[in-house]
Amino acid sequence: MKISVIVPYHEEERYLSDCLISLEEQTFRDFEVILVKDHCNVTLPEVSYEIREYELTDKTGVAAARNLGLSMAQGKYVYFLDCDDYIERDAFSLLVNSMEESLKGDNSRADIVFGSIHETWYKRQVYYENGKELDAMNGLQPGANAETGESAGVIRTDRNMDTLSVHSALFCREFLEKNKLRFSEEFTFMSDYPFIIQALSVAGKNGGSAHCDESIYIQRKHNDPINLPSLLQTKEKKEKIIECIRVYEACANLLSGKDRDKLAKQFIFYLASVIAPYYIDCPAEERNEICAALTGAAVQIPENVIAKEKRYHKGLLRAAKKSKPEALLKKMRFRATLQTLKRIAVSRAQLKKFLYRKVFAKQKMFNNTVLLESFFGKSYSDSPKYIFEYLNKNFPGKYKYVWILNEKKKLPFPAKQIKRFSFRYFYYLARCKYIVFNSRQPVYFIKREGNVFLETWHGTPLKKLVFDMEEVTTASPLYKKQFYIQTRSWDYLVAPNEFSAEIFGHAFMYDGPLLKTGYPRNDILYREDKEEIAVKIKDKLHIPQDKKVALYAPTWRDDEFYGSGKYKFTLKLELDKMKERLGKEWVVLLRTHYFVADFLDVTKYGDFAFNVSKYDDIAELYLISDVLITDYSSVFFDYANLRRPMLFYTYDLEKYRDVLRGFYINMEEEIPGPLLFTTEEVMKAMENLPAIEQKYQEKYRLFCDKFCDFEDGHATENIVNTVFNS
Ligand code: C2G
Repeated sequence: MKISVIVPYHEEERYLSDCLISLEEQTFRDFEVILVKDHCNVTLPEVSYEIREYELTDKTGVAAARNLGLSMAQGKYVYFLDCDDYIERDAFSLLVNSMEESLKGDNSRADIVFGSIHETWYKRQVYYENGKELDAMNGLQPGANAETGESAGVIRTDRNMDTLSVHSALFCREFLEKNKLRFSEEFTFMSDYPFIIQALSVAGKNGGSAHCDESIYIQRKHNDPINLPSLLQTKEKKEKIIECIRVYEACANLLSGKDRDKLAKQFIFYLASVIAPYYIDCPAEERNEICAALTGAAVQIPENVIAKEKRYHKGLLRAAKKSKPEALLKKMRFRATLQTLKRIAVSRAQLKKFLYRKVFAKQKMFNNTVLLESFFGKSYSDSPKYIFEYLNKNFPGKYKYVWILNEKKKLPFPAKQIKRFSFRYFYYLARCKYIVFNSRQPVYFIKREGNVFLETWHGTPLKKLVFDMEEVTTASPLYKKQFYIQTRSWDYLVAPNEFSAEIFGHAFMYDGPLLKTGYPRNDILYREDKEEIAVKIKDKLHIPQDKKVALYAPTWRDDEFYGSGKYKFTLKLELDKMKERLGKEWVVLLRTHYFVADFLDVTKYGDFAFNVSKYDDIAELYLISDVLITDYSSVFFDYANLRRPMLFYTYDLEKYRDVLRGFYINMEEEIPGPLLFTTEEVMKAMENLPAIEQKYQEKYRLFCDKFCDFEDGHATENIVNTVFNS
């Protein structure tokens, strides 16, 4: 047996299959897997290699699991693979070759060969499809974490104490046994550190270590630190800090020369960048504990390193050495204040946030003022618009209004208009009692006593949302964590139907009051004068009254973006062909999602195609259209209230459903219209709408029973009665 692969396992079933598949696909086959379960069970899939299962009985933790694995290993080499990670197909063959080629003249060979580590936010399928690109956009550089030993020294950088790891390395088992190398079970988060430093300090004296950067270990960052944090994401901040201090103490003595100095520098960096911000805000007893631990560590730092440090760092180390928690606090606070002042002096954005937190949020609340926002200030639309208009009509003069609108609009009732993220935005965000938003508020929003936060949201979910999403391929992989913080501030959440009410509970981890009313934005679809409204809108948009209107309103693609909130969109409808064939009878309205930054120029299609992406309220566009063409956008749940035909242009269905998002419903079975994959099919369907309506009649009825069950044209009234009149 060549390699014993030690896999500690603790309830991470969701990740395990990628790990085991990556082993199944290894080109080098001579290995065994030792799976050590940490007080949990797992059903393993069928694999072609041997998996030996063991259980920790009286101990717990990664260190103990790896030690048990080591005592059971039979291979010539040992490889540590965590169950939430996976490896490239040739990882083992490259490492073994490299190990065997390291044979030296005196017959000694390397005791350890280091591969490299790629960090990723994604599972294997996404990683190989487009994850590397997404990771790069999120600031993860391939191999950035390859913090392993090399001839230039054990520790490569002066920063980040938590990056040194056993991952990616192949160890000679004889070497580990001869030197009695084991993981320190007293450490929970950072047991790799002393192990690898000890191993390197002995290996250096004997056969040494070699490198094979082509062998790649893929380390997954967990996108759900709320429900499934990785060890480094766990919330026990104080425990992590104390452990890091003790790990430093344990390791400092094992190293000498440059390596010892580099480790000391890493520790000082950790003290200033991680410990200090925590120390400033934590309770006094924790401060005493941290300071006591620091005293032991500070005395280990070599004088030659201290001599070269900044004054501030020297001061911290002096206070720590003398075990003076208050002096340490004073220095850290002074430094933090200076840094804040510096930040706000150079950045208006920082100044605004500072004023928001420290000044505006402490001022008296405006008790009769309502702050409203739709789609991040991009439009005067959606449910906040209808709530605003209803309040004005029914309670004239009772409330004042502030609308967040990035472009000035002509509103039907008086309201202050402010730009998102302007000074006035922060001022009103802090001071208005009522907040009516249809999307999320900033993560740093401070919920004040007395605030009433009405979250209307903006669609029935087809695509999986937040905590139901396995992968987060949107611009921010920490979406789940941020979302969790944001939903904690919501006092009311509107549900358009029973289906959504149930999903919002788990997808948002929201257990506050749900307003099961239907959407205010859909009330207009039930108005008796909707035909007259439609005539006026067509006139306003210069659409001939005698032409039939097809509204094409696709959604956005999570993986195609320029940056946060700025998405790309490529038009896949061949408008020239459509114009030629359907132009006499039809016009097409093109409506991209509000996240899409690309503005599609359709002027060459003359009066056949209109880009209505900037038109405020899509509900008004529903009223003028004879057919809706969409894909995975929630628009079809709303449009169904009109009972008009719908076509689904789902040219990338498989990727969208299986890779990017996952759906809550089976599109093939439940949607009340055909799935179409080419422009030709779309055109054919437009020519045969009566037949399609006939075919989908029953499905349409079932669809409305399920998804339009709350809608009756009175959602706004019902919501206002609960939120504003209680
Ligand atoms: N929308 C629009 N034009 C489009 C697409 C969407 O005006 N071309 C508006 C509609 O009001 C729609 C809302 O944006 O209901 C949400 O759009 P989705 O495409 O469903 O996408 P998303 O913003 O991801 O919201 O629970 C619903 C989900 O959150 C989906």
